[in-house]
Amino acid sequence: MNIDFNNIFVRYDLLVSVKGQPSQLLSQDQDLQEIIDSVIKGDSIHTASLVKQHLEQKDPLDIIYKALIPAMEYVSKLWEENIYYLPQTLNASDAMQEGIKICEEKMGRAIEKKGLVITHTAEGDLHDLGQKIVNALLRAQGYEVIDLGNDVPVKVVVDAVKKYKPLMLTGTAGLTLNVEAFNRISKELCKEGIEIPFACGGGGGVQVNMINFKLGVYGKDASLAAPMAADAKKGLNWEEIKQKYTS
Ligand code: B12
Repeated sequence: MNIDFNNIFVRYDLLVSVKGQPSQLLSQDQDLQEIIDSVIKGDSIHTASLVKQHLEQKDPLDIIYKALIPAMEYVSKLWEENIYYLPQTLNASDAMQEGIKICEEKMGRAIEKKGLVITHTAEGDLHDLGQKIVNALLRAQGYEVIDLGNDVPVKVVVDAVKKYKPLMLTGTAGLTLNVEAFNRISKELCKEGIEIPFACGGGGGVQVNMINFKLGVYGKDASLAAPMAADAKKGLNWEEIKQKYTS
């Protein structure tokens, strides 16, 4: 029998999705395009070394706004279109953040963010992959994210919101049972008179009709987090955002 062993270690998801994708032309400048390709490939080490190399001639803001951010915006599109999966998206986000960190060090200051979002995974819940995607896509769109992690007690979430006053709060739950923690957060925030949108999502059994408490907005897909934050920044209240994304 004639067996071809050449492809036994090939990651077919990457083969299918990356083939042809990284050379998406997003810049006419060859140096910036190199950085773009490296972010889309999710290669943090190569991105860091390219950024350092090109910082010798280029303005850090050009590298951020003309290479790192457009590359990650393109990755967000690949995620929305189900071409990129979790690992590719998170790797690209890490590469973008690595590049931004180096540029910020060079500038001596952080770039201006569109606004702050606090994300967390529900008390009692370890299913944080959805939250990680939410973080990556929010950062890709220029939001500052405070990631409280997983299994976060209700009190810690409420205290963080009181302290940092974000545009929006997000919650992820894998276990249906843990949606109850979101309800408690909502009650505590309302008691304090804080009425920010609380975007909630999660796999397993989390359904739109469970996010039926005050402030709660159901998000079916992580890619909705950034547009929701943009609406919050425009001044839409949680009910208007809920109506927009669940009708
Ligand atoms: C991976 C996994 C685990 C991993 C989690 C690792 C990790 N770091 O996340 C581990 C092994 C730890 C685990 C443990 C358990 N798990 Co589990 N797990 C899964 C599994 C297979 C995949 C979940 C996942 O990550 N999906 C991928 C992510 C990206 O999807 P997502 O979180 O849903 O996020 C998407 C959307 O929901 C949305 N989204 C999410 N958050 C947000 C937020 C906002 C703002 C927006 C806009 C959108 C959004 O965007 C994402 C997509 O774009 C599911 C089954 C399944 N196929 O869903 C079971 C599942 C969730 N687990 C289940 C169970 C029962 C358990 C355990 C109790 C098992 C046990 N007996 O120990 C424990 C509980 C641990 C705990 N305390 O949390 C059940 C839950 C049942 C239920 N309805 O409650 C499921 C459904 C499996 C099943 N069919 O029974 N699990």
